[in-house]
Amino acid sequence: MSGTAQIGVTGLAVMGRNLARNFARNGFTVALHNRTASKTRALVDEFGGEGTFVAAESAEEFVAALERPRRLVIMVKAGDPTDAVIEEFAPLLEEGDVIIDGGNAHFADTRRREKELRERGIHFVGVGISGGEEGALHGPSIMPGGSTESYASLGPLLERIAGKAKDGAPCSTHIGPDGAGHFVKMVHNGIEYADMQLIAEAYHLLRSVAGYSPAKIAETFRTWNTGRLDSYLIEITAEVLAHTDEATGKPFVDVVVDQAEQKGTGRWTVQIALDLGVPVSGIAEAVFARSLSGHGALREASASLPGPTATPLPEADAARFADQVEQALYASKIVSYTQGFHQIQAGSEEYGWDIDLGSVAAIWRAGCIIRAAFLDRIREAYDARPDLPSLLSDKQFAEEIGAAQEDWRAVVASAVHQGVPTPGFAAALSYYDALRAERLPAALTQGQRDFFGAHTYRRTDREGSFHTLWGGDRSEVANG
Ligand code: NBP
Repeated sequence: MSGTAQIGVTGLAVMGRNLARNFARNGFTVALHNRTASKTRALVDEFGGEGTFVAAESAEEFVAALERPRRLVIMVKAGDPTDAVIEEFAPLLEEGDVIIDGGNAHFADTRRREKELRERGIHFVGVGISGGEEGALHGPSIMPGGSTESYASLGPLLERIAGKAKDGAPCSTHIGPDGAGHFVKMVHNGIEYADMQLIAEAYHLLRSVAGYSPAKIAETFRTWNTGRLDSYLIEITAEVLAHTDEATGKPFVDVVVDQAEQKGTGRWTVQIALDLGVPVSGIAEAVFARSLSGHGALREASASLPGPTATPLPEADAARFADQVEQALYASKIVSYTQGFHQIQAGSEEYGWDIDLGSVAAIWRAGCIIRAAFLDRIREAYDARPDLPSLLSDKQFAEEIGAAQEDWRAVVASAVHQGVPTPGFAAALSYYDALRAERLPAALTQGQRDFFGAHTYRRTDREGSFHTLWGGDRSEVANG
């Protein structure tokens, strides 16, 4: 017998609870379940008036409450708990039912689970959800993988609860088969790391080189947020910088320990990029900057190393410098999105996902942490040319980065001279220059490899592979 709930959510911590409420507020009947039943009861007691909920204490009751084909969302801690919950529910399901994992799973786990459940006749949809707890309640950006058939059943519900872009389009689209959704969510988080690092570097430069106070930097970010850098992260940065610590009366940013964590998806993005051979240097620098910040003892032991101390510019030059930092930030941001989309493109090719990059940019326009006006431009670029080799091949982005480069170089040079670390800005600029270079020193690298390991090399003037007899008369032999 089938029940009346169009969707069920099991795992009612912050994310599951808010997602369940979002479904209910949008008119869906929602079945609820949690390992610890008191959380299910608490949700109904507190928010039962927001819509129609069917509370279930046991797995059997939960499954029985769902209409067929059943759609069951798992929102538990990623990893072993997800496997445990799948094993609890899968035996109770029937062919054609859909299990949805909305947790932050590694896409390789999603691929494995999808395959195992497909063999049992059950659809498994790994869904990337971004926007934190607020997003889950008010409209997240949703990145579902899985079969086309499962999206036909699930998509309309997801599109209803998703964030909406300014043009009204829902921020949910079928990304591609099996782990494609979780892969794209992973890269989203990697780009988020890079965006945050670049903003932090801009702050550091404005503070140390322009000599601005946190309040003045907040003002600067607010102004930037009305232009091409308009984004959620710039907006909240201004809020954080404008905040004064109640206990000390100091700027909040000055009382927070300057050590950040790096775990989960940022690290995965870099690990997978290495596997795919995609240079995501901006994301990698952001992950490493967080690791470095966390090495307190190492930093303390190194604090007396020689180097310049930044001297703030005279006030008359500070405003001009701030404008240059805006250019550097924008140019570096273009590079980190270029790298992130390259990684999605490479993943799509590797796993046969056929991901539409324009649609990915479109569903990141609202609901998620990296939402930004800029994403509309990326969508337009890919819509105009789906086979764009790189974002930097888009005429408009190329022109913009070209126009920014002089200031970008000046900012990186100032940072180097003044001893302010800017790994994100500098890595982005190096990536840009490496792409532009007519000849790279990789030719020398190949020569070295041939010297010590007979790894062979290709020549610029003829086909084939060659080896030089370095230990002998240095003559060259063709290697096939
Ligand atoms: P948590 O990640 O803190 O997980 C808590 C939930 O997992 C509770 O419902 C708990 O049940 C359940 N659970 C655990 Br732990 N082990 C279980 C097991 N063996 N069997 C059954 N249930 C189990 O919750 P969250 O912060 O709401 O996040 C949920 C998922 O969403 C995670 O994968 C997270 O990475 C992802 N996510 C979070 C955010 C965010 O901003 N927080 C954003 C995007 C995605 P209990 O109540 O009985 O202990």
